[in-house]
Amino acid sequence: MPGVSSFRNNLFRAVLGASAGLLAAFAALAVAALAAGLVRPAAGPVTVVGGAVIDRTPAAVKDFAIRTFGENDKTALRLGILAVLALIAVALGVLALSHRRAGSGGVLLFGAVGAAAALSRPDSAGLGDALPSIAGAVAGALALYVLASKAAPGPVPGPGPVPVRVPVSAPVPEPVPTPADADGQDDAERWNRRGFLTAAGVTVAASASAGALGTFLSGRQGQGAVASRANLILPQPASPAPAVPAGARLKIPGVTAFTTPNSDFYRVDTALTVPKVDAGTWRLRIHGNGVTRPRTYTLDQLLARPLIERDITLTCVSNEVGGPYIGTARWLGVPLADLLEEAGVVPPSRGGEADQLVARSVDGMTLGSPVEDLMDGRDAMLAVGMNGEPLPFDHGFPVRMLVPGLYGYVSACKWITDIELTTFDAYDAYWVKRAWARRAPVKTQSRIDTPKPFARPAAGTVVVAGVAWAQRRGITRVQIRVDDGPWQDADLAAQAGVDTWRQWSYRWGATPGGHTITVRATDGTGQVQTERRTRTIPDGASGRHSVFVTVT
Ligand SMILES: Nc1nc2c(c(=O)[nH]1)N[C@H]1C(S)=C(S)[C@@H](COP(=O)(O)O)O[C@H]1N2
Ligand SMILES: [Mo]
Repeated sequence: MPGVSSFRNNLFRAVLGASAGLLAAFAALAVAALAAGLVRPAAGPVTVVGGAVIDRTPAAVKDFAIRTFGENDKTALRLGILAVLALIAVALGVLALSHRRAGSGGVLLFGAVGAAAALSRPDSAGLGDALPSIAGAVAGALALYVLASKAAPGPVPGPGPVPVRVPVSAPVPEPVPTPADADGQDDAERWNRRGFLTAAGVTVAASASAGALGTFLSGRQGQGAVASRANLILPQPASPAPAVPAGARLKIPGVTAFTTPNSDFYRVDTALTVPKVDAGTWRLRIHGNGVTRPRTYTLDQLLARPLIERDITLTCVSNEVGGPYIGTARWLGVPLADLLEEAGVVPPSRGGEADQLVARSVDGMTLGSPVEDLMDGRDAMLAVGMNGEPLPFDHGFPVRMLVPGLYGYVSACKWITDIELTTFDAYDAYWVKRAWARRAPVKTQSRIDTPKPFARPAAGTVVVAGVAWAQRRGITRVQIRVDDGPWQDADLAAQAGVDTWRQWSYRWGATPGGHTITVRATDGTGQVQTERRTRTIPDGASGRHSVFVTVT
């Protein structure tokens, strides 16, 4: 039955080719990891390709990713890249069985893609960043070539020379069996089993060792940073945070805590590997238009200045109505306006030439803030402390910017290392190049924390509670509406300040059945939170948060 035998044969080839391809991919990634460990952990191929994908992802898709995968968006991206790599590896492996050079050539091509991605990243540290991708591709191409040569050795020998008719008197030579017969035998019987398994074993062992060494080296590069953070002692603030009034923290189960613990604080950034910056070698440069006294600061120099401590609520522009990307911490930092004034910067309203401050992080991210806002008396700062400890690495150690009243993407640069004064006309920061607004003050918003959507509370008094925020303006009123009923005033918790969220609660006399509860806030300027629903792009979601519950 030739049909069955050729099916078995094809399946065998597919499995063998796929194995060769996947083994080669493993070798490539492991050698790349080793090279990245030697050069720069952030230059690993999956990291740079992921970064390049993030850079090029349209805002709508990025928004979808944040919405769907939340803070696991980066893990999802990594897994996606690995899945695509695996598929390509399988295809190249199968190809290599019949066209060895083409298979290896394909691997090299992918190395070139990785190298190009590495060099295209805003934080690219030069040609060295291409090394991990190239070294990995060369290793992968070699491994594939060797594995394929064992899996499908050499050109298939022909049937051999036609036997010469000899006189009957001479003895007839025994027919010599050919090692493999093209039309008679399966690949399964032709492959160099021992050779392939040996090559596979060597590939796995060598790759695992290279990968482990690379991981170790990458980890060691961060150790100086970890030690510098562990040894950092934060000075006392010259201007401590005003005490949070006792009445600002409601004791209602389910309400978001007034202060967000660091471990619960949302994280939104484009960094696939969190930058580990050594505080000892960290520098901050201030320069640009209208900077008459450019300067470079060390961390010790910043810490020697009078520090302020403030409770400030930080919000992400990607936070949907009712969403989780918001948190409040007690921040310790250097007033930014002081540094700007010392540098000679004058705000535009007093004739200054720069209207935009571009903050740049060690990973190349740029964020642009209005100079006017930074110098209007609000507590814009270069933060070094978060809730009593040095900034966690995830949140920007050693120094990040923080500006009350502005969404994070136009103000809160983590791992900051450079401040350039320029104009909005002259320069678009990272997200602005990707369709987000140049200027983005935080919109007045409110959120129902309890009851949760689709909860089934018992009829009677149900406590509805949550938070409302309008940084810089403060919250003066929160109202609740059940179904299409009238707006009712909620009870406001004490106000800690205009730059923090404010808790509220409402005792609802719940009647059995399905009900929709809606909240709206009024800010310190008298503006009522708009009903108009907008998407997060380009300058933050608007609309009102509703929760549907079934009262039993
Ligand atoms: N270097 C850097 N800083 C950054 C970002 C980033 O991607 N890279 N993201 C910004 C955005 S969009 C927000 S909302 C805040 C989030 O800060 P957090 O992660 O500490 O909550 O950081 C801002 N600072
Ligand atoms: Mo954000």
